[in-house]
Amino acid sequence: MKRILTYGTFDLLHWGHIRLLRRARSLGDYLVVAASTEEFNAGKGKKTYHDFETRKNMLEAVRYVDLVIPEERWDQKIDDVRKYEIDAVVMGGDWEGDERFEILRPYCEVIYLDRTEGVSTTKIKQDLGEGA
Ligand code: C2G
Repeated sequence: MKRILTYGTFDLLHWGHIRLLRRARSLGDYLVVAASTEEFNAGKGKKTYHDFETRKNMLEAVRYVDLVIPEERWDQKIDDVRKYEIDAVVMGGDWEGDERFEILRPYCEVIYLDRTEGVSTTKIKQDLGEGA
């Protein structure tokens, strides 16, 4: 049983997120998604459209996702890897080489997948705003 973990905000769930989740799940047998809480997002200067509970429920409805946990702090990742017996942390390429993930290498594989071009939560908001 190869266990995969990924982190993200996953606001306004879109094709880029789904494609990431599908590929992450395909690398193993079980996918844990750590979704950022409102408080954690505030720390990143991010304000989400959907609150944590809604984003958690939407992620739980995705066939590739087996468990959703809260991401509350930058420094919870090693504990998460140990607690959920993770074999690989998988992130989109925009995180490639980021120290906050590279520090996990002694504990598990760290894999970066290419981002899906042309879609992002920000772009959706901008496009809808322009269309309003
Ligand atoms: N993603 C992607 N392609 C896109 C948009 C996002 O592959 N077009 C990936 C990101 O690389 C990330 C995941 O989908 O791996 C979630 O993206 P966000 O919700 O934007 O998450 P982020 O703001 O990167 O938060 O501790 C890490 C953070 O919680 C990650």
